[in-house]
Amino acid sequence: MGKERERFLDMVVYQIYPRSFLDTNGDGIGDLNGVRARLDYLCELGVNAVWLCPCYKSPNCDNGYDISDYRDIMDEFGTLADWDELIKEMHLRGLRLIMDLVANHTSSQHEWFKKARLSRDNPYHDYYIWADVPPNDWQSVFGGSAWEYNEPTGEYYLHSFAIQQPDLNWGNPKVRREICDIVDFWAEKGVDGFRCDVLDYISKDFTADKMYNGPHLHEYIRELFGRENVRHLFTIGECSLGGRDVCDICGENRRELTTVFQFEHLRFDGVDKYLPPSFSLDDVRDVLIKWQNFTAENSLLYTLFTDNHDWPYYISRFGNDKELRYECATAIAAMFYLLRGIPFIYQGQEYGAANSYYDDISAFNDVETLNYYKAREGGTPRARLMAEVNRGSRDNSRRPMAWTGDTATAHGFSTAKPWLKTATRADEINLEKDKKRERSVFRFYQQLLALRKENECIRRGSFADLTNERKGCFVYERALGEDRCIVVCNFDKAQEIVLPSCVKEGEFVYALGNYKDGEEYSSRFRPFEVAVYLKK
Ligand code: TEU
Ligand code: CA
Repeated sequence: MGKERERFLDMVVYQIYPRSFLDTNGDGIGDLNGVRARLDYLCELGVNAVWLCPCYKSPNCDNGYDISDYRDIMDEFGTLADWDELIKEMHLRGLRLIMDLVANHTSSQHEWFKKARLSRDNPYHDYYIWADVPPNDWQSVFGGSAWEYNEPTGEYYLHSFAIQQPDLNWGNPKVRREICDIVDFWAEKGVDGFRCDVLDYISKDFTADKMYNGPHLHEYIRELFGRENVRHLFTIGECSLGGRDVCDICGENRRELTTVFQFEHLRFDGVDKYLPPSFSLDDVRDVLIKWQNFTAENSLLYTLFTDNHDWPYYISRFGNDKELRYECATAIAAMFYLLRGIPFIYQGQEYGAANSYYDDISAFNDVETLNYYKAREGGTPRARLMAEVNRGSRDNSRRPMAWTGDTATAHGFSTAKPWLKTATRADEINLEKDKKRERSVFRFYQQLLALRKENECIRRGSFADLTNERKGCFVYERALGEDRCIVVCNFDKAQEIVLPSCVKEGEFVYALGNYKDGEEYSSRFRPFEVAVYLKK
């Protein structure tokens, strides 16, 4: 892998959902000044980049993923001047800024769509995808038909997501030019990269059963990011692709993307997140091994993440977020973030945030959740439906950050009533309280990131799976030259895990762990115990 590319392995990204991060003007909604107010906190944690979820003008049907003006800031979040101030302060601290680019669809309130829907001969009509009769029975990701009737033209338009998110017609060169211009606008303002929302949806094959990965995908991406003026940017596509397609989309000499998010460790095919997962951390481990090997063989950059704003918390889905919350949060963090790739940490993970439980649908806001509820209301017994909603809702990870234990300020988030109810366990699980505990998730994250920073073998070394027993554990090695790092992770109840024979006191140091009680070199591993050893 070229040096330029390899440098991205030094990145550690913190994902911010600005609406829920910190409110500074007392309207109950997080804002850009709130992000700016916590930059020192991010440095204290040890990250060096931020992925900021959409902060552009938007009517908020899908919380900013429905953009009505790509060159301006959402009123609730502040102004372009606030944004300028934010990026300036970030760069002063060595933090890179990765913006969200939503290029598959706009808001139905975008000027383009407002004009496009007026008449068939409007110059903007061809910016979107129209049909006299739906050519297929594609379903929107958020439920219901993906085709919506438009009275004035007597046609249907395509929306892969909400009705208020019409898909752009990337087959139209003018649309591609518009998106290039938007990218250039922000690039000139100094952004360091883009996280590209559902990028695999931009090319479609209307005869296929899926809406993504159409025949022109790679050509369109090259047209967007292959240009000299933006080649230096870090570009990451949200793409549910596998194998060959991944090699093509982020292969070193393809002039497409730096890397992709792939979701196999979150969603195995056919699994519905509102229902209990049909796979375990053993399956997750095997997926990780597969991708570690695959990306190494093909010189690709990989991304390491468990959480984001679209999923309930990982520790609530796959671990034990009650008695073993600290152990789970730390073991899973070590299991993922010591692998080869670029770590992405979602806000709240660093203090062990967990899912909420609300008994009433009024405590939810997410369009996907509300659609899910409406489609089943009446048909499914209420208690069961609410259990599903609580298990799967994207609102779990979108509840305001719990900075403190102070309920008068919505746990340090806002002096006003927050736009979305705070996490139900925020009294018990908040940053302030976590930091005061002897076993603090935050301090573990700090140590973990410090370990990455200090050890090139963790950032850039090779990966080898050393797991013997295939149940409930993951043992792996990272190596670079003479340097070695061995990670032993137990995600089951207490069990014996034979340490690799090289790990002997004297030759290896115990560098990090989540049960430090004098049994650092023992092969008896407690529930969700993780131990990290470094060669002396
Ligand atoms: O998500 C794409 C996406 O497919 C998700 O909707 C995901 O599959 C789903 O939540 C899992 O059930 C991106 C954004 O991350 C998401 O927030 C947006 O709602 C969506 O695109 C539309 O822009
Ligand atoms: Ca605010």
